[in-house]
Amino acid sequence: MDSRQHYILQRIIELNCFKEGKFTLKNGSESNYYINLRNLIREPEVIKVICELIYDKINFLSWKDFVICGLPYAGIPYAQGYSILYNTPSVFLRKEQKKHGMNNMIDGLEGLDKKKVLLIDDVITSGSSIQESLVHFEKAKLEVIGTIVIMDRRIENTGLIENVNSLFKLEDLLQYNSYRKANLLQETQLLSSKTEESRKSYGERVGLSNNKMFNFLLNLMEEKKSNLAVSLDYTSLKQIYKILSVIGEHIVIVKLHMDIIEDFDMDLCSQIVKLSKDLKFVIFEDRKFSEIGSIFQKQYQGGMYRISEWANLVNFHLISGDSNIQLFDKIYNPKDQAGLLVAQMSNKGNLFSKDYTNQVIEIGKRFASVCGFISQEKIAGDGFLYLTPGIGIAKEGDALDQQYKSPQQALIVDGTDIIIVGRNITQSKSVVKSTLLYKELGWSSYLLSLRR
Ligand code: 6AU
Repeated sequence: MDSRQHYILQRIIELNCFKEGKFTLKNGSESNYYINLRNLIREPEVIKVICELIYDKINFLSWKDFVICGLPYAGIPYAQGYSILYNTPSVFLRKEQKKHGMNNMIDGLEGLDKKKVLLIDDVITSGSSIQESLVHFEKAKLEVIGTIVIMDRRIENTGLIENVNSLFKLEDLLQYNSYRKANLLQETQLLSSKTEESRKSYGERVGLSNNKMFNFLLNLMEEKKSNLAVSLDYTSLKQIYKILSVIGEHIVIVKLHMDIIEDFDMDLCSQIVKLSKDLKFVIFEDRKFSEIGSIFQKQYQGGMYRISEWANLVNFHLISGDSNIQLFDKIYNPKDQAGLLVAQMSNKGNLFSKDYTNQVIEIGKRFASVCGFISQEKIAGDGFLYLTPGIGIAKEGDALDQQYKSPQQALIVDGTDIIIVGRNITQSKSVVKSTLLYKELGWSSYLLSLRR
């Protein structure tokens, strides 16, 4: 299931379109579930995503050269949405015959050169609505090539209706619902097993450090209701710009690796800086400086990337000691720049030890330019930010050394502040939907961690 399907099932539940209990269905049978998708049409984004899924289904089925028709009334919004989005002619089936004029049941037929019609409905329970409509298309000499429904909740397929395809089956919804419940249960168990005090909210921590970026990010997270940093590890800066212009409003940080970019261009960099101001996010160059001081300065201010001119955040490995951060403290612009120290890593086999992490924390405390740490847990006080990479719902690692943990684990149990999500967004079917999913998971986990 891709993130768009995940998103629709999530909205079905959140918009109260699915209930559990004892219900009598339209055909008189009893059911433990009630599904009424009418509330979905309140959300244009939901209609759009459903139309996208219908489009994928139609492509998969290789259906072509048809007009589209929504069965009254529930199918109509989707058929019209589809017609507009994919430039497909539509006809309109009435629920009751017109009492005047041509007594038509179907509008839009005059002069129509198409012979085939595709029907759209929201839910199929027995198939009676589809069956009742067939006679009207027959009269209009339109061949029904098939029907696409959002939800197929038939107990059994009687075979009465041909070519019904669905975006979801009842089992998909039930499975998603139990996954969601299990997740909530897991969160609650994690919370109750935690003995520490509840965390301070982001807002309550403003002012605990004099570092301006620290305070800016805390306020920004509260304002955007997002604690999501996206790691856009693409090799094209043009692509990064394009994606940021769509997801920028939902994130607080974009993390880049400029040295993997193949189309680097300083002008484009300036455009990304402008975008970051317009959409309010911070640019983090994940350069992990670790050289002797004089090389660090050249890497930061010079070379082809001139990182100091566009990056708000940069990070450091302290394997060579504190010389880089000492220098950074003198040359950074405190108004909108700060440093992060890598105190722990997410990957298998890294050489970080408790002792090393503690030394990194102590160095962090000595420099005003340090606003936080890259870490897997909250390793010091509330006056620092903790940014955690290696985040994924599936929790399986990649084919190499990366290891993932869930947003809930990072934010609720390990007490960190910002989740850094890379390929689980960039390599998903829909970057936008996955961004929204991780934004929601990150924020709801944070709220849950406050409630203890
Ligand atoms: O979500 P991923 O696995 O696609 O990407 C994770 C990103 C990559 C890594 O360079 C970076 O996070 N990272 C870091 C950072 C941010 O410094 C530290 C670490 O321990 N693990 C890690 O993956 O761009």
